[in-house]
Amino acid sequence: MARCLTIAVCQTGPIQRRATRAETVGRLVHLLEKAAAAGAEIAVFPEMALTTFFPRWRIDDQAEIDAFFEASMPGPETQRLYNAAARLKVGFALGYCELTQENDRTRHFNTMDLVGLDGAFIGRYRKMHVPGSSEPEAGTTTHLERRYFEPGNLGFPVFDYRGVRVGLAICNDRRWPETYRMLCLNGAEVALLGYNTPLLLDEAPALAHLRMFHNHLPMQAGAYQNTLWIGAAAKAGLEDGQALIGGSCIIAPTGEIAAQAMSLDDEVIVHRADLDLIEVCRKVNFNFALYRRPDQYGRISEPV
Ligand code: CDT
Repeated sequence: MARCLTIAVCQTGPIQRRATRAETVGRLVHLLEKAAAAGAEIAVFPEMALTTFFPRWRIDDQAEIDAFFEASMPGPETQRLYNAAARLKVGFALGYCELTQENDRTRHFNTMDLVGLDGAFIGRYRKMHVPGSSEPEAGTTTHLERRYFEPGNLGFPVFDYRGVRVGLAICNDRRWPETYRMLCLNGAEVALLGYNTPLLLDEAPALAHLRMFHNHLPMQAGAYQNTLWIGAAAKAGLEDGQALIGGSCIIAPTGEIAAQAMSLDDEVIVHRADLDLIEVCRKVNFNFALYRRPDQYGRISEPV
């Protein structure tokens, strides 16, 4: 019998700044219920799935900034989602802003947690590739992730999810080949990721027509070259005046898009991922042990 994992990608429409956490968590619970009804065993929500994508603004007041962050996970407002996972027996990956104290230091990370089908915490990933700048820059779309978040410090961990090896990634990570290669080398079979991607960038109007192509291109290549199933969830639509792309999808290790969202709103897509396909793809081209030559690739001669 084939080894399978039924993956749900829970795209959300915009989450406006005025929305309360309770309202937003209610939407996520509803999406998880839809995923469960469609037979999903695991679901992925977007990056920053509990709030608006606030790095589009320059904010100076630390209390105002910290209001976008979670100091505990689950917290009083998010517990409901964890309870829903246990009730529905569908685990999930959830992107959110993490506020934590480490060695008496307050730290801010762009984080995704993996939660099991019993509603218990499995593991955590902190976004490695933090894009944008820390101050608004003339001529560019304001994207101040580097003002608000430190780069992740947990590497690319891979977790056991009811016998399936699952890794996590967040938004800009998906554009970097290292993300998929590290997940693959760490044994991942499935990568779950969430994103918030502006439709228009002031600095690159010539690339505007390629936004969706450049969304799918690295994920399809990453899935193919690293024999991964990928579930990718967008936060989409017009959020606090900024248009975010959709295009949430489930990608096979063949590089094919197996399912894709059709809206810019709350939407669930589901695919029964055949994990045996990974081995087929490895046999055809990507038998790392046999063909990969890390000892022969040479040194990087100039720092880049
Ligand atoms: N959230 C996130 O990482 N978004 C980036 C856009 C960066 S534009 C400066 C992305 O790669 O989609």
